[in-house]
Amino acid sequence: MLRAKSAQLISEAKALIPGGVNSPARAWGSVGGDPLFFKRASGSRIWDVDDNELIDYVCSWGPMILGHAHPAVIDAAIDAARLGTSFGAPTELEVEMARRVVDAVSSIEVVRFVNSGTEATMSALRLARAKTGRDKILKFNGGYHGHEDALLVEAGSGLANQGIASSAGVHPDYAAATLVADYNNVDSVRALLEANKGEVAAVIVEPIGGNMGVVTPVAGFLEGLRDLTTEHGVLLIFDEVISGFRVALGGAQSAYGVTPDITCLGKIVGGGFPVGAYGASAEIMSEVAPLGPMYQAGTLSGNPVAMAAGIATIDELSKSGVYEGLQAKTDKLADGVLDVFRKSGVPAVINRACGLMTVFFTNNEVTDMDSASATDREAFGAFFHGMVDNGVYLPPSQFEAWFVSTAHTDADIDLTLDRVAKSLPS
Ligand code: HOZ
Repeated sequence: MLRAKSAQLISEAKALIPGGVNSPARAWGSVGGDPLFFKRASGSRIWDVDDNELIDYVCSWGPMILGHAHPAVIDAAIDAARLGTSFGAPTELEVEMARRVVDAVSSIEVVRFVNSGTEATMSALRLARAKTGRDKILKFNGGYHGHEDALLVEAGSGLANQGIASSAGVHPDYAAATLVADYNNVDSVRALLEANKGEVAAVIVEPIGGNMGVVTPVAGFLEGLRDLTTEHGVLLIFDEVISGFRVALGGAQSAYGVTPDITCLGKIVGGGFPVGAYGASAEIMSEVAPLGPMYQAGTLSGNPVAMAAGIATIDELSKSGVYEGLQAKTDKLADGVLDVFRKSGVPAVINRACGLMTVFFTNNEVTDMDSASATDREAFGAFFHGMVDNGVYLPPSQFEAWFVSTAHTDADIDLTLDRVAKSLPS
């Protein structure tokens, strides 16, 4: 596989951009080597600057659920851009988009659009503190919610890849106000809420873990969080930046039937453009300025091009059979990969949800950050490089999700399985 142009670009980028990347998860630090640079993508395929064509299971880390450059989304964005790309004033598109989110997500009566998932979780925490008058928050080991200061403690995703427990530069008071429980362990939450009675504003959780690899909630976990937070007067925040509009139109909260107080969205909601959102009941959202005293703002928030792309994406996802089709593709891929490994005697487990999966090289169940960390990460690195060399692009880390899109065809998945057989870790 020729990589001359990527190699040239990363050496130039490293002098200009920290590590040559604008988000650490894109570096290949935990698997070794330098990242590919890409120039074009369409449907399930992505082309690097050396003209290598790869089947893409990163899909921009989630937003491209319809595949790359979906015609309806691109047309909507171009049409909107021709009318002007930003006004810094309200538009009809924001109302249309808000209506779609409110109709789809049961916990949201009122929604505020921001520019990223990080802004959504940051604002949700501020809202929870404003509403409850309390300071502490509780998150989970291996949970990643963007780079808001209070949440960069025992975080997954890029921090886990780099072995950084908590980011440097976070004010110690923020870190001290963050409690960390174990995912899928209601007792660890109960103990922390008891020990910090009356002080915790919010529990923030990915209802389907997506940043320690995919880790699904065990039966009773989300229900237990709902009961405990209600009992302690704590707000329950679902970070659905990954699971929102992916596992169902209504997100994981509709799939699991557990309703949070505040929901954070990102990725798919912008149709490939920078959009995040947080929403809740009208009563909770009345804290937000200009209605209430919790301030949050943004020049490009509700940007018309991004809103148009988001609307087109949600409209495509609202068509009948979309999620059944995506689940079937995910199952075909996950079952097929497991089959190849079993026949070859490679120990592996696969965690999955609709449009999401992660392969872990282990014989044990992966239910939290500790069990994800105990898997064979060297084997993952070897498998990752084998797959890229064979034309399949995977997340360059054990602690990330593979994203399946509606554009992946049965033929793509068959080809992927063929490539898996050629990429087995020794
Ligand atoms: N938030 C993504 C990982 N879970 C990384 C985004 C990026 O690096 O582009």
